[in-house]
Amino acid sequence: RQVPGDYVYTEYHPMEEIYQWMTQIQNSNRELVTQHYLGTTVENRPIYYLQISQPSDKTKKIVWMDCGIHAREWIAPAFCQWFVKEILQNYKSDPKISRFLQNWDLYVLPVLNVDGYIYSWETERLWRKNRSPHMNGTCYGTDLNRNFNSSWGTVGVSYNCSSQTFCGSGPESEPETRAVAQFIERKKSDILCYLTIHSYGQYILTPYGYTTTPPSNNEELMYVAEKAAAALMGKYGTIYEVGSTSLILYSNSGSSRDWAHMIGIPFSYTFELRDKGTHGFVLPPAQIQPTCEETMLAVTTIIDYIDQK
Ligand code: ING
Ligand code: ZN
Repeated sequence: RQVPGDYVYTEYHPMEEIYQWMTQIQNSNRELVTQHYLGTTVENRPIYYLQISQPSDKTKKIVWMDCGIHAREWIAPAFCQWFVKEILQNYKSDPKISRFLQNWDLYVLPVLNVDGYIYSWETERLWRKNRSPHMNGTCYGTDLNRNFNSSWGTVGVSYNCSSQTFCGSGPESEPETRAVAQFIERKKSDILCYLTIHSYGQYILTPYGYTTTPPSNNEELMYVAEKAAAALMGKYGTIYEVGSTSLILYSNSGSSRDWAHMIGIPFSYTFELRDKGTHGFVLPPAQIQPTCEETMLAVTTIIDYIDQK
């Protein structure tokens, strides 16, 4: 059996169950999936990612996808898990997915901000940041999506540790940020696609957030994102807006997507999943399946384009 048959993908899961799921996924797909340790959180919990690789001698292109940078955006980890399930269930029967696995290694990080995710489950549902203590423990949390080394601390951030967008004491001041950044830096020559999954708002965001000056491959980035949004809409009619963060939303520095593009990963996107604000971060479980199904189409459209290129 390709995936643990009893895991329910149409519900949100607490961190303990996601840890168990990662172990089970690896154990029941030994030929394809390995779980790797990426680093440790502020509160000393392990961060793991899953590598989906078909055995082969050739060096493959890599897609990196992370979920759960922000604690309260529960649909994001749910999507990372859905994505893995879909790949494992379908790679033998779906020619597109089996071609992906011949050319690509997929790296999926279901929950980066582990401490924050647990805090959102146990204490404060709308918690966003990690759980680093500041000012002698009088305030907590750095916004990990303001903490990357991409024009760090310049725009759309706060230096006040009680703010939702506190950017930390310096670029990569947080262990969670460093864990991702060091890994991606090491692998960057093979990573062609960096995807970071957030909610909400229904956007596919392109670089940059820190400046309105478009990146050199902006036309192609936009073309692929439009194609992805069109594929997504084909499923349930959900409308996604496409554009650079600084132009269609507002400017922000220190994001992982900007950083990934700046270090040379050409196809770097942020997904803001459902909805438009009716439920916001507290997206009902009934919407997990349709959200994941439509997002799957967008993500595979992006990978497919780069694959054929
Ligand atoms: N949104 C992202 C954030 O880090 C973003 C992306 C940046 C949106 C700037 C709008 C403006 O804030 C979420 N939902 O985390
Ligand atoms: Zn977010």
